[in-house]
Amino acid sequence: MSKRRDFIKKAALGTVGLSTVIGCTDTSKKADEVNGTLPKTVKKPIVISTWRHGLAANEEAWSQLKKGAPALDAIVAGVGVPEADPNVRSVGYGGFPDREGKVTLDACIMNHNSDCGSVAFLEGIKHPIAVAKKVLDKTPHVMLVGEGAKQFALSEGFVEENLLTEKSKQAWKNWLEKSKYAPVINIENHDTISMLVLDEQGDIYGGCTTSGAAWKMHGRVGDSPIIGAGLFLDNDIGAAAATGLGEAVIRTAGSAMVVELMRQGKSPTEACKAIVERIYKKHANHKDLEYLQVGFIAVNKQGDYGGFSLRPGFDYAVFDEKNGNRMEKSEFKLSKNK
Ligand code: SD4
Repeated sequence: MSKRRDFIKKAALGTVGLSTVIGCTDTSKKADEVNGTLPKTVKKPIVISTWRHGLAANEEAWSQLKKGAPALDAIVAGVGVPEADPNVRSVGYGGFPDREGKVTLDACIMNHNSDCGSVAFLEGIKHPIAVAKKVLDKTPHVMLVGEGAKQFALSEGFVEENLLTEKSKQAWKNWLEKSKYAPVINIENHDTISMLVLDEQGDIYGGCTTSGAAWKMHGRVGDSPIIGAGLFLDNDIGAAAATGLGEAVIRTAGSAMVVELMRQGKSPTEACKAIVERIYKKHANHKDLEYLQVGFIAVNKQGDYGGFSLRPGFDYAVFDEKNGNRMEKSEFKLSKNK
């Protein structure tokens, strides 16, 4: 099926097949007014996460939602699965270290009221997303970094652990032999998990957690903990999250821009595509172009969702009542070798 038809099919699911769609009429006038559409049937809840490890994360988040857990708790539990998995090499425990051999983690979380919590450059704590939620719940701030974030985590009862596994240590030693920083597309700067949730009430939440780009400089922070770059949502409109080369996403306020384009009426896929194209254009003569990969996922208030990446290889996991938990391939702009 062509990509266009695939997209139309996805969009059509928003308005037909009502007997199989869970939910009720969207009462958010703002989104409909702005998009200039009649109210659609909301497909909810829906959980969307980046990359293949999103499947296990979705599974956990979904079961939490079904038990009646608040959406932010479902996100913390869901993305906590890859955070704890030593085989996921760009999130939490087992993540690739920086060039000094230190695993430093970034995460953020955001709720339907635009409250957010974020931690960056955090060492020794396996679940940065849970610390980010504590920042949201218990501090007057949005973001804590480095040693301060760690002290806060310890004061909240988190335990300090060594996050560098033998495998990641070995990979780092191999890298040191050449010490050339040139992220390998879809390998060394991917696997951030971002999760977007439209819950049963039709409210939108998101979270994002990563060990960031492999072999980064010590102290480097990517897009993932930055509200507006790695993650953004507006409960009137929708949510978006990014994966890929964080510097490029920060330069362009990527996720915030995807949400703004949805506000202007674009579908989630169209909005992701437009921002990927903008990022590509802005980097046309940039030194990062050779290893530039970015991808976005997005969901709107109606439960329509989509993703788009610059290069092939990006996929995301989607869980809804009708179709269960499955992987979907992102559309992309460039062929592999360009
Ligand atoms: C970063 N955006 O730190 C993150 C890495 C990533 O999917 O997304 N991986 O730049």
